[in-house]
Amino acid sequence: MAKKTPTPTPKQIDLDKDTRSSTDQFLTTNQGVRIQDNQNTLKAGDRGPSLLEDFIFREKMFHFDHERIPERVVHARGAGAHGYFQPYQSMAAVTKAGFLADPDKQTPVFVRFSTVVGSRGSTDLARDVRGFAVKFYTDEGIFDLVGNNIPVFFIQDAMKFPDLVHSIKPEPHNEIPQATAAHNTFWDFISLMPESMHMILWAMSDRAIPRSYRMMEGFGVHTFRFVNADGKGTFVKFHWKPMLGVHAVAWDEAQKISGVDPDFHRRDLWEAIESGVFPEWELGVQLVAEEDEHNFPFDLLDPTKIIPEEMVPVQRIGKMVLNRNPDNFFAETEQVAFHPGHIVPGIDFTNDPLLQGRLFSYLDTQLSRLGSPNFHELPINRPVAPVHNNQRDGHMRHTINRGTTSYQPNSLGGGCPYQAMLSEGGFSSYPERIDAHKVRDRSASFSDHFSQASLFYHSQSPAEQQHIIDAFSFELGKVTYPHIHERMVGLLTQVDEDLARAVAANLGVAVPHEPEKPMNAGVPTDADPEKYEPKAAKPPIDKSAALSMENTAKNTIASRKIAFLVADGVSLSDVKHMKSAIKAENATVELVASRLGAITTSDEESLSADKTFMTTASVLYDAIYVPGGEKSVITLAAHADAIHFINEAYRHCKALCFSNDTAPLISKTFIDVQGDSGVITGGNMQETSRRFIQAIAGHRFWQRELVRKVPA
Ligand code: HDD
Repeated sequence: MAKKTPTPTPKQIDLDKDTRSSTDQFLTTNQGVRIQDNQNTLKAGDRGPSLLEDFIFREKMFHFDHERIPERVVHARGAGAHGYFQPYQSMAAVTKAGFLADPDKQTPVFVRFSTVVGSRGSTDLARDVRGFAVKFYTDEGIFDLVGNNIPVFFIQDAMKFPDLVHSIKPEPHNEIPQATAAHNTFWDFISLMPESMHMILWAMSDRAIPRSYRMMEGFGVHTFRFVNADGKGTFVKFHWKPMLGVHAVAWDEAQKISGVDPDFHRRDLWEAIESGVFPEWELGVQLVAEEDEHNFPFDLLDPTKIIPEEMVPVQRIGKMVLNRNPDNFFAETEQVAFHPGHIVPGIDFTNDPLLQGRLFSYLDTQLSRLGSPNFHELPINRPVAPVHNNQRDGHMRHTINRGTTSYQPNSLGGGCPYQAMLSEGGFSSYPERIDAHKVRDRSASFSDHFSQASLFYHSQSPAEQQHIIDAFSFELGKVTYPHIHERMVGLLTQVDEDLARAVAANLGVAVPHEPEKPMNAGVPTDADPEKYEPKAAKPPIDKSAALSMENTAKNTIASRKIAFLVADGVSLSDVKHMKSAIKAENATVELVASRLGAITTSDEESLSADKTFMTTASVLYDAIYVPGGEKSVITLAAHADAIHFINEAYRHCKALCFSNDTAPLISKTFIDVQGDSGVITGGNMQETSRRFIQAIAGHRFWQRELVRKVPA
């Protein structure tokens, strides 16, 4: 598909002021002096020592020596893209936010997706939460929706965040392991923190190994507040719903992708945008009237709880399209600075104690990462709305403020810049009434830690439940302390007895007969431990269809990647027909052969191989097609790598399609063409391609896992 060039947004026009291309330009120093020799330092004689006066060398090396900045303390690895957001209808009844008021108005956005735990250079396919941070460049200032692909969080109070992160990061004595929770310290912490159980269930589910950033949901997590022009507040939870559905890879596949292409998600996002199949999400909101705040069996301020969609439906209020890759990774994706405290009139906070703590942390962290309180002046961070205030100076100040006054009130500067009235768009905080004692405490309404973990588990399909059991068994299997295994199994009994039994069996520990009182080490001294004890509660509903990926959209193969296995003698008409059917659906085809270069078809035409069995792997594709052509099929059947390629895709439950005369190859694999779903063979080309496309859209045939025929 030809790449569409998006119309520049106001933010792109703003960024263009600082964007530079060196085409047809001389090489210069940073002071603009043209450089005549960029190969040799200045020396005393051509075999002599270098001279200190070589300002060209020193400037070049000085800059290089300081190229790196500290990586983000969490979410260090990420990928970003530009786009826009457009509402479907005016939301003025509930919020005065301008960017949600006019269905004809597009607001520029920059989005950064990330893993949480790994360093900048770690793999994309780690089992991890994914960050989903959106910067809206609205006419009224920046709004950052700094969310994740999981709707709840591990802890209820920001006070615990450094402990959580220290426990999951590589262990401090040997900096091992990288980008994974599967180690002693994390599970030590979690097994002492019952409030983490809901999020842990999500993190052990396939949500934590997405097929693509483009196939993830996003969540604002906390309950926020909309405020309308009359000052009326409405509670709101934000959701991003991907148009391509929510899909994951298999765990075995994730581990292999981490080896063969650690940039898998970054590349996938980049390529989708370059090819013009723009990633899209709908923005959804769950709205709760203030009067209904206490009508739920959980606390709206507790970030370990969702509001099930069956209780409050998600209204889809607009669409986000990502249509432009950054020009420069560092300047944009690395330097972008998000902050949940960046809000605009019409949006406000609630007293969720996790959100309240975040409001300090994000601004603070930019100082150590970007090095200056002027980080907001970096091109990617500056708003398109005008900025005028009396803040001055600091490292790397860009703005040249005119005038003699940098204080308020002033008369010498005509009183400028002046405060805005409400009617002029001035921000005023929601005047929530607070009448309370100052305490370090947690509300009793935060003490149900298991009911929604159970709801999540019970809402999963059998295959998804098995994946959760497998993930717990993998992660805890890496833990070397049996007492941590036992504590975790004890906690899991509170979620689901069968889950606990299955995990315990894999860990070789006993399940407590009577569900034990979970240990909760997060109790302050002098507090009444009873008060902190988790309370058993019934889930708000028994099951929620929205929580299972099984029920996601499966109606498109746009942007999917399909491998055609070919060798000399391949049928050109098979290749052509299938390729055009797949391309018509906006998916991509790559020809994989045992070598690069020209492949001669059965009718002496020539095709060009894109990849070889050495340069690619089945885990990088969504589906596999083997075209006919006797000689090609015989060659592939004799090629161990080709057979492994097919078997591995089969093991990972992907759609496979074989042309008519491929029996000699199929017989070398583990595939049973009669009994295996998602395996399409022979027949009329039109019908075959239709069935293949439908199978690819179905994503995976997990039932194949019940009979694990293929060795890893
Ligand atoms: Fe956080 C980064 C999302 C809890 C402190 N967080 C960060 C990013 C995302 C989130 C998406 C990366 C932004 C980017 O791409 O630059 N964080 C969340 C969500 C949370 C959450 C959805 C719970 C609902 N975070 C959280 C807490 C704290 C932090 C409780 C501290 C009190 N988060 C940070 C941070 C980071 C960050 C240390 C690291 C880099 C940055 O902020 O800019 O300040």
